[in-house]
Amino acid sequence: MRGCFITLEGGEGVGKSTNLDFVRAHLTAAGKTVRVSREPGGTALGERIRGLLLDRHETGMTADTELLLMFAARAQHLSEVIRPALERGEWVLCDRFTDATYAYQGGGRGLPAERIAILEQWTQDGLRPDLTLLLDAPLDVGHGRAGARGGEADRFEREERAFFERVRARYLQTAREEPARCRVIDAARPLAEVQAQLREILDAFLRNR
Ligand code: Z5A
Repeated sequence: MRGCFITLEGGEGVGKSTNLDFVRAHLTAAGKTVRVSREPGGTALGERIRGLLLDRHETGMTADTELLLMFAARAQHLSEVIRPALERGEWVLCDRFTDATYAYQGGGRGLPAERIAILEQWTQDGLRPDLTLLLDAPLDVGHGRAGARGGEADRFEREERAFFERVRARYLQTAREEPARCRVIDAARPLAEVQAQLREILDAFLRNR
């Protein structure tokens, strides 16, 4: 039987990496073999593309180039990792996927959703996540947490506040349009409460599998 494809989404610092391990552990305890990955990246070639995309010295990249690089990395990831794992019956848990493209390149950069949809159809050929966990928090919360972590800002993190407001709005629009797939978690709450929300959603999802 084909495995399930679960994605974690949300803006900067909302807790995707932190909660990835929690979700993996919960699914593993339920008897699933879980393959964890991330985008952009997830393959050797994809990680090199990620390097280009996040490089803060890469100042002249056009929005179209950025979009095409996201899907170039995704095409490789789908072919090398995601599809084979799902076909083996494994569950794939991915830190970001195409909802991020609609949010960042669509909402953030202002590229038309129709253009993204063409690339989505081309590379994914109907393959979409079975469940998306959208961690949502006001900008100040996520950016405050990410800032407290320190380190140098990457090419995205250097964007202005309005960019991230558009990203958040686009994510929430997706959740309104696809409530069965895309579940919103209040990520501004303390970690234990965030994980209680995740547990409830995952348990309901697992009951139907
Ligand atoms: N991107 C794109 O544009 N288009 C696409 O199609 C795709 C991606 C796939 C890289 O992603 C960039 O790629 C991303 C969008 C773009 N750029 N941005 N911005 P990424 O996933 O690597 O980057 P990120 O969003 O910057 O990840 P992040 O900053 O590491 O955020 P996070 O993983 O969501 O947060 P975290 O590291 O788990 O948590 C941050 C801190 O908060 C940490 O110290 C935690 O201990 C703490 N934390 C977490 N949860 C809590 C709670 N509940 N309470 C208190 N403290 C907490």
